[in-house]
Amino acid sequence: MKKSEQSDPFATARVETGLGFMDDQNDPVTMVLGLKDVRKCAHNWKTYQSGAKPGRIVIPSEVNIRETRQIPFEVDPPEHKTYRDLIDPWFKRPLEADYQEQLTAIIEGVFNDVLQQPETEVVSQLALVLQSRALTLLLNTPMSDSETWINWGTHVFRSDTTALDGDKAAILYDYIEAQIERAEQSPGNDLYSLLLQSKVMGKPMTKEQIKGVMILTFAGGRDTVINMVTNTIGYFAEHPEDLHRLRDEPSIINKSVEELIRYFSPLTQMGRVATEDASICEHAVKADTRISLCWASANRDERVFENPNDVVLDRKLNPHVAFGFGTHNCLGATHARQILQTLLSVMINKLDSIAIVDSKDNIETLGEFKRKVGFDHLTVQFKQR
Ligand code: EMZ
Repeated sequence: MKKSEQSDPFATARVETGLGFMDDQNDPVTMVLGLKDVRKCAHNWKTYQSGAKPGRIVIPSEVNIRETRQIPFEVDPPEHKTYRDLIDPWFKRPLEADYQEQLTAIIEGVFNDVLQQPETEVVSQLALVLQSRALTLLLNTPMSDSETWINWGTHVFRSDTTALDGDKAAILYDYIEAQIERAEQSPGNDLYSLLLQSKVMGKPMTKEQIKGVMILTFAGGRDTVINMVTNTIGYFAEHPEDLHRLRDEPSIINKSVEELIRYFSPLTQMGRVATEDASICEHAVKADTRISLCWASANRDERVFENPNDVVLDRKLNPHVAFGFGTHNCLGATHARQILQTLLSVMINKLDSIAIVDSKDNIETLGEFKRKVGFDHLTVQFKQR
C-alpha cells in the first residue's frame, strides 16, 4: 500500500446498514455513512441541531474543555443566518487578487525556505508554518503573529498525549481574549476589530460572541488544513506523473483541488444532537442523543462516485461534502480552496519530484473504525526543477 493512500474504513458498514456506532466519553454517536442520508440529516436542522451544549457536536466532544459557543458553527437557523450574513463577506476575501498575491508570496516563501534543506519534515516545517502564516491573511493581522501560533503545534485542543487538552485550549482562549482587548484599545482592519464594530439583531456583539467566532476561526481550519497540505505533498511524492500532468494541464487545477479534498476529507465527521425521537436507515434515534454526519464516508459512497477510492484529478461529477452540506457549510472553505490551488501552482513551478524518506500515519480511532487522517510526521526530500 502506498504511504499516501487513504483507505475507506466505512465501506462495509455503509453498504450493509448505512450506519456506524462509536462511544465518545460516554456520549455515544450514531454515525450516518451514506451520502444521501448525510445530506438529508444535514438539511434537517430542526431534528438534528447544532445549537446544543457548546462542544457537544464536536467528536471527540469538547464539553469538558470549553463553555464558549462557537459562532456560527454552534448556532441554528434563523440566528445562524444573521451571523453568516455578517461575516461571510470577510471570509470571501480570498477571492480578491491582492489576497491571492499575498498568499502566493507566503507559500513560495515557505518552499524557498525548505528547499534550502536536504530534508523536510512536512507537518511541522511546511504545513504548520504555511497554515499559520496564511491565517494572518484571513484575520488581517501582522505576519509576525504566526510565530506565536506555530509554537502552539498542529492542534489547539489536542496534544501528543491527549485528544482533549484543557491547558492547551486555555492558551488559545487567553490569547483571543487579549487580542479582543487589544483591538478594543486600538482598532485596526482586522477581524477582531470588525466584530467589535458589528451589531447582530440590533445589538453590538458581546465579547463572548466575538470569542466564539475567533475560536472557530483558529480551531476549525488548523489540523484540517495541515492534514490537507501534508496529504497533498505525500500524494504527489508517490504520483509524480500527476504533478507533471498538472504542469501540462493547469486548467484542471480547480478540479484537482476538489478531488483531493474529496479523497482526503480532512474533517471525518461532525455531530448533531437529536431534538426529538427520530429514525435513520430504520434505526431509532432517541431525543438528546448524538448522530454524526460522516463526510469522509459519504465522500466514498460508491452509489455516487465512480471508482471512489481512486484520485481522479479531473473527476467530472464531484458532489463531495468535505466542506459540509446545507446551512452549516464551511465558513473557511474559500480560504482553504485558495490555499490548495496556490499550493498546487507553486509545486508545479518549483518541484521536479518529491521522495518520501520516513513517515508515521495519524490514525483516528472511531469505535469499530480506524481512519487515517494524515501524518504525524512525513519526512521528504524535495527535488527542485
Ligand atoms: C471546532 C471544529 C470546527 C472544534 C468545522 O470544525 O474544528 C475542530 O478542530 C475544533 O476542535 O472546536 O472548531
